[in-house]
Formats: sequence, structure tokens, C-alpha cells
Amino acid sequence: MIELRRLYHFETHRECLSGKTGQNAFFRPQSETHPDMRIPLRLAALSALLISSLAQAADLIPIEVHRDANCGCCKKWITHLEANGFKVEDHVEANMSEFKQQHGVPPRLASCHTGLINGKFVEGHVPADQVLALSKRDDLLGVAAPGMPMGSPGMEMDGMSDAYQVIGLKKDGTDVVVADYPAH
Ligand SMILES: [Cu+2]
Repeated sequence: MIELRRLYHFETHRECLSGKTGQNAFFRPQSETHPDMRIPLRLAALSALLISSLAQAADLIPIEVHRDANCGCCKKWITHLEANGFKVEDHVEANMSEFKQQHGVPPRLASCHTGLINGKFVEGHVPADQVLALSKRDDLLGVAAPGMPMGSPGMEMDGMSDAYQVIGLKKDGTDVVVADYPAH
């Protein structure tokens, strides 16, 4: 069953990358949640709302996100950034692989969307704290979570997760692991 889901996951995201459809059918709607869980969920939603309005009161960090028009997981990542103190300028691109090439994202590090912050790239489903950490790394041209790791921000799927790494691209063209996330 898990293998089937993984297969489905990759099929879905192949379409996400080619821009045919962005339907993220694997996100379970809240209506399926057990009734007893609804009140805690509402409280959680309320505190998330409070936290995001507090974040708005503070200085928001501007970031550009460039994505394919129909990419559902890209939008989920934008939501993750917005919930963590970023102000996202969302750009739809006709040709993401050309865009990545123009902004120095090597094909080996490629994912779906590409963020741009202070002249550096943020490729794929990189957690918000690693986007913040990038600002302190003058040796890096950008960071990436290559591919579409399940369980990374915007790629949540029924609690399943892949182990993945955030890779930094150094100015000399080599890669360095900046964060390691185990499967759980
Ligand atoms: Cu994605």
C-alpha cells in the first residue's frame, strides 16, 4: 500500500513538474478527521492565525517564489513560508527549467519551484528556518532540497516522510550538506 502511494506520489509530481495539473489529491480533507479531533484542530487553527498576525506585525522577510502555474505543492510551500514570517511575491513562469538555468540552479539540485532571496536561490521544499540560515552564509549561492522529498514543508502526506538533506551550493561550484532530516 505504501509503495502504491509512493508511486502515486511520483506520478502526481511528474505532472506538477511538467505543468499539466496541480491537483494535490493526496492531502486528506479535514472532513475525514475524527469528530473528537475537531475542537483541538480549531484551536490549532486559531493559534496559527494568531501567530501569523503576530508575524505580520513584525517585519516580514521578502522572498520571490517562481513556479509553474499548476503546481499545487509549490503553493503549499508558499503557505509554509507565509506562516513563518515571510512575505512571498508569487511569480508564475512559462518555463521553469529555463528559469532555473538562468538563476544558476544546477540540474542535480533541481526541484519544482525556485525562490529568490537577496540574490540567492532557494530550490524546492526547503524548510523556512533553512531559508533564514542562508542569509548568514556568504559562502553559498543558494540552497536546495532536491527532488520532492515526502514530509518536507509543502509535501506532507499522511505522516509519511523520506529522509532528505538541504544542500548548499558553494561559490566554488561544490555542494555542501547544510541540514539533514531523517525519515520518521
Ligand atoms: Cu514540489
